[in-house]
Amino acid sequence: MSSTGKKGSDSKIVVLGKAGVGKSALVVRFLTRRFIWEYDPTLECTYKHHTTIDEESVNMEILDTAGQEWTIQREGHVRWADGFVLVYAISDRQSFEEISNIKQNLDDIKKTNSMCVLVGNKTDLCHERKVSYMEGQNVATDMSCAFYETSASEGGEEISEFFHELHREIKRRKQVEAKPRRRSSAHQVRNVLNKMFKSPGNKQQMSPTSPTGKQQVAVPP
Ligand SMILES: Nc1nc2c(ncn2[C@@H]2O[C@H](COP(=O)(O)OP(=O)(O)OP(=O)(O)O)[C@@H](O)[C@H]2O)c(=O)[nH]1
Ligand SMILES: [Mg+2]
Repeated sequence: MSSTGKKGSDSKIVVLGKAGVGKSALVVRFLTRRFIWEYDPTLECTYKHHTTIDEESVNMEILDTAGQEWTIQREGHVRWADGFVLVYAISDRQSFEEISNIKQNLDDIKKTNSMCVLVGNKTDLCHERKVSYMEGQNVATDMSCAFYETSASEGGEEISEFFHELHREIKRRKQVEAKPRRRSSAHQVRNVLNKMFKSPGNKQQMSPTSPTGKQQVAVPP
């Protein structure tokens, strides 16, 4: 619990991207602030992380996926998740080109614009750069999401920043979705008309009744 004792919301985040782009390295860097050069190709792995964001106590669940082809199991992960970190390596053009397909798959499954951040990893390999900063930025703009470049090996501050920012976005969307919907104007008109017809002093003729005897009020579209 934070010093203010405020209990924040939880978020479920899935990290996606081609094999070898550094998904596990980014997750491990975020969770432990360490970088380990040698990783085994990942089997799916979920981490539970308790932290403080904006003075709120937060529980994050982070699923580090294997960068293999899309499987039916992956669809379950997508439904489970609130948001996604989409990772490519700036030194691997193909990993960048796969991003749009991944995003399309997410939106198809979620049936909405899925909540993402786009991350270009391995900026320490600038001499091997195959994807410019602007290209990354443009794709992020097309996907309406935030864009970061970073290096898991050099441990930029932006790794915490993008996980935290995604959490904030998830929280904002949950708050919006939790708000009761405003009633439609047609509903409001119907209420006003009902009150008029039911008021005791009102001598107006009732509008026609239905076969069930219930009052029918025509509501403007
Ligand atoms: N130079 C450099 N190497 C990195 C960086 N991040 C990861 N690597 C290296 O890239 C290789 C793959 O990293 P992983 O984190 O295992 O990649 P992954 O995306 O999890 O791969 P899969 O689990 O197979 O999908 C490892 O040898 C890492 O040490 C980085 O920022 N810079
Ligand atoms: Mg991995």
